[in-house]
Amino acid sequence: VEQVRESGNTGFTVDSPNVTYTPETMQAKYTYRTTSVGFNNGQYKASPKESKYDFKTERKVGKVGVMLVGWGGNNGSTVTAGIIANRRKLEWETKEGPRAANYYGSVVMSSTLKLGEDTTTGKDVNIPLHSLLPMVHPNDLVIGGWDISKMDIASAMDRAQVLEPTLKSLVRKEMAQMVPLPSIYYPDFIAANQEDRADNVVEGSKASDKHVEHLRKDIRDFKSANGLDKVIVLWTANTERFADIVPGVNDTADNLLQAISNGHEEVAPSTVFAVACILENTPFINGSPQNTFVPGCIQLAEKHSAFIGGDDFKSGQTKMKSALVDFMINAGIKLTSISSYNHLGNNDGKNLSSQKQFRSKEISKSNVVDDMVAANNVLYKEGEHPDHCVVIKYMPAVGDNKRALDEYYAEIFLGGHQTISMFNVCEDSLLASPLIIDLVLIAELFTRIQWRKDGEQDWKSFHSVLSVLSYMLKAPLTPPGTPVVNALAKQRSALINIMKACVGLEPENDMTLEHKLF
Ligand code: NAI
Ligand code: DG6
Repeated sequence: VEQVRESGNTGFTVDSPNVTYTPETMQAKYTYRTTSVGFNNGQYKASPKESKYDFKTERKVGKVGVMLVGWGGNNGSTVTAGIIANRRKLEWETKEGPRAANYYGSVVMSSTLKLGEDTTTGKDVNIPLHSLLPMVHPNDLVIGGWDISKMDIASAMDRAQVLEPTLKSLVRKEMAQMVPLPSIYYPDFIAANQEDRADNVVEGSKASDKHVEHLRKDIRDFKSANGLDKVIVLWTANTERFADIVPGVNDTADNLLQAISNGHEEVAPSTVFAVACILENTPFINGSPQNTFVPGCIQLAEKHSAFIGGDDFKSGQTKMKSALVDFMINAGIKLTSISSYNHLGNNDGKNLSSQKQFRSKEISKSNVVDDMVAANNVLYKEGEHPDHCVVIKYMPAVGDNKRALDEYYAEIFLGGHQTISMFNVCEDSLLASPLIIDLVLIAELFTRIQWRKDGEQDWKSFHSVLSVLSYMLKAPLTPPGTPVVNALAKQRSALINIMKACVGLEPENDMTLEHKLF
């Protein structure tokens, strides 16, 4: 771990004239091959197209911090305990026997990709995604953050009711020292039933730049107090209501900054956090569904070349949906309705029992099949769409153990029907925590990657809107005017293949001709 952080050595090198290594960087020449399609005389004409790029990755990872907004929540306390448990290689007793810390559920830490075929045996050589490029190890992350509740993170972990008592007892002492910074609280944006938590609130009026400046200072202080090279900020606080998009208020970067100074009622706390991060050139990721990234906020990020990513962790029901619907439609099965029901009893569920906050979640959970439907013009006519209904109910007794029931109803051969029913039960925060880790690790990596077109002099960063984070998110934010991809397999291959391109390797194509042509 230390070695990767300092030297950027990942355990393999690429032997190619297109790839060069220096102590500081790895640089790759990459040919991106696509197909451009024209339409003439009633026929498509497909032409192979090539674009040549250089990618440069800074090898030194440095010391990285993560600041969670909503640190004292179920996700915040669970991911903190999980990282400490891994860092200390903890083991604990459960009624099912001993358990040890792991990073299951993290695509970066616990999934592999095919590097290539072994020169002697011909068998696939698979490596963890984490080893493809130099990446920060989650055990090395310094964690901090804000919460409107002043409870220390050990007590917050108890309040969350997610982890085994035996594990909690091992991390309690360290976590009791962790206390969230006061945060900004605009009561109108989260459910009224959250008010009794708000005992850790930044003083001062909303109608000034004070809140933005306060948060910027918090980030700078955290960085210097911990000797960090970089901080990533991630919103895992309550789901907010949508902000109205008002011309002259949040439609442009300048208007948004002015609206913040005026304390306009349509500026949400999450947007104030995003703006503070953009002005500090600190990547900001939104793990909740609300429209934090109003047009003015996206424009501000572009103006400052700061990274933003969102929205809403894709943990259970929706992840399954974005895999299953992709499978069904690509299998030529005409999905005609999706009925999705959830009940949960944690504080997230309590907040979502309020209509406006539920509406934010309903929107992000509902748009996740659009691209897959639109791509199949055999099954669906222009504008045709499966029925899709999302219900969420608050049921305190089940706590963090969310229940998600889904029925997928489809039309099959010759007018027949297929019904797939699913029942998914698990601690929501144990699914969300590894996603938080992935989002931070990948966002950090992209702060160290630059590109240029072949023959150009100047290097650039990826676009401010990090759509490469889509795999972890229900409603992926993409650069303005670019398509949203929800299909899970496509999201994963985009991530992996872009990372492979950075070391000059071809995309995974699964053709395996070597096993078919001999
Ligand atoms: P939680 O309710 O346990 O935690 C949220 C925390 O945010 C609370 O401690 C609250 O005091 C704090 N908070 C509220 N407003 C704040 C502000 N302005 N500044 C700082 N802190 C503030 O919720 P949980 O379960 O941790 O989920 C967090 C968010 O992640 C929710 O929006 C949820 O919808 C979203 N999410 C969760 C998923 C999961 O699987 N657990 C999946 C997808 C999204
Ligand atoms: C109700 O579904 C509560 C929500 O916060 C979800 O638990 C969360 O957004 C995860 O959703 P999904 O669809 O990815 O399981």
